[in-house]
Amino acid sequence: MNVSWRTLATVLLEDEVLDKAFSRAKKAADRVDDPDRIFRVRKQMTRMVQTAADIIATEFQELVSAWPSLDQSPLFDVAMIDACVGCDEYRKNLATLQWAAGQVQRIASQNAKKIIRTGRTDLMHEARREAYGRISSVMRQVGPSLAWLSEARETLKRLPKIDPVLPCIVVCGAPNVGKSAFISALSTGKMEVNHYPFTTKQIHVGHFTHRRLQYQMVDTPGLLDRPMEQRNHIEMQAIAALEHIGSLVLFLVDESESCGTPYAEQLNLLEEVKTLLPDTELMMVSSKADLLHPRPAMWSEVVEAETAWREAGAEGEPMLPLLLDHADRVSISATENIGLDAMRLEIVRRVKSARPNNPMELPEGWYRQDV
Ligand SMILES: Nc1nc2c(ncn2[C@@H]2O[C@H](COP(=O)(O)OP(=O)(O)OP(=O)(O)O)[C@@H](O)[C@H]2O)c(=O)[nH]1
Ligand SMILES: [Mg+2]
Repeated sequence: MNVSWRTLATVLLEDEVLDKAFSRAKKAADRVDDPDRIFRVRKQMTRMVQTAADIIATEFQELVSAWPSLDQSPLFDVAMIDACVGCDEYRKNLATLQWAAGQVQRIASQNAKKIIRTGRTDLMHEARREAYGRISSVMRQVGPSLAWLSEARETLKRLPKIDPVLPCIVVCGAPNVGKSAFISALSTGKMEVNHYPFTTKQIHVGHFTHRRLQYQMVDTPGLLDRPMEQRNHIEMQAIAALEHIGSLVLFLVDESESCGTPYAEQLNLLEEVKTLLPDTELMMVSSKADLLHPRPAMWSEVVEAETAWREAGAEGEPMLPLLLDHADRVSISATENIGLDAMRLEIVRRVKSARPNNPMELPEGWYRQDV
């Protein structure tokens, strides 16, 4: 299961939970109707105590079961949770709510017994007041956990949504080399915009589908585009998390240097990325081919092959010629839409060879019944 933080309900804070519980309890008591005064008060007081506890316990139990359990989450999600908010705190605060749910129920049943056993209405009121006091004191203890979870939800909502079962292409390179433009040009449909909570930059997640298998592409602005010594611990953890989802790393270089980073420096970064993600296949891609002087010799050959393939319905997996530049590097132009179809097919081939027995993929001409 993929974490979907956006669908989690808002976390109510201490006072909000108490207000909700006590006002529902009051309404429940107001509905009690009994001509006998003692019976009426007894019913009112037990209803109040039990309703207040039920509202709180349900609130907390629903929250605890809606939030992903770390033991059952994909490694990428766990690593991201750890990087963004900390797994220990995450576990501890959910456990606190679980404890509080049990605690308020216990208080309610103890005090309901007191109410039922007495015939004196003043003692009934007294037992109700005592229950409210004890419940309020439990709530004061969980206040910090609720505040923490509320903030964690806001933080985690900004994370990119990635399905760990599907191939994922991690796109990196120095700032401004054209990562976002590349993902956008390769994507069909709308690109999602998200954030890593610790960078201010927008990250883009794009998708394309090939033979019914969806390929995800993620941007890494501010994550892999700076020298090691400028990164903090949290970013390093986020980078480590990429290792769990990346089927392929594409490293974009901008030889035109219109990005502002000298080419030699971009190559240093490339070496660093290789050491950061040692187990993921890496492919270097030269961006902004339209800015190269002279243009790659194969320019028109690639334009013709890609146009013909698209006009024929973009079927199958032909070996479209990749746009190679003067140094035989695979290149693309996102703005001119050149080399992108060939690139997409190359990605498919590389992902396939990296995960040879992909259960999600069917042979050509086969169709899944359930889609
Ligand atoms: N000529 C040309 N310009 C391009 C191409 N791709 C991107 N650019 C331009 O390069 C600039 C940076 O592109 P982005 O896609 O934002 O680069 P980025 O790597 O995502 O940048 P950050 O997210 O800031 O690291 C923009 O002004 C783009 O228009 C291309 O293929 N050709
Ligand atoms: Mg970008």
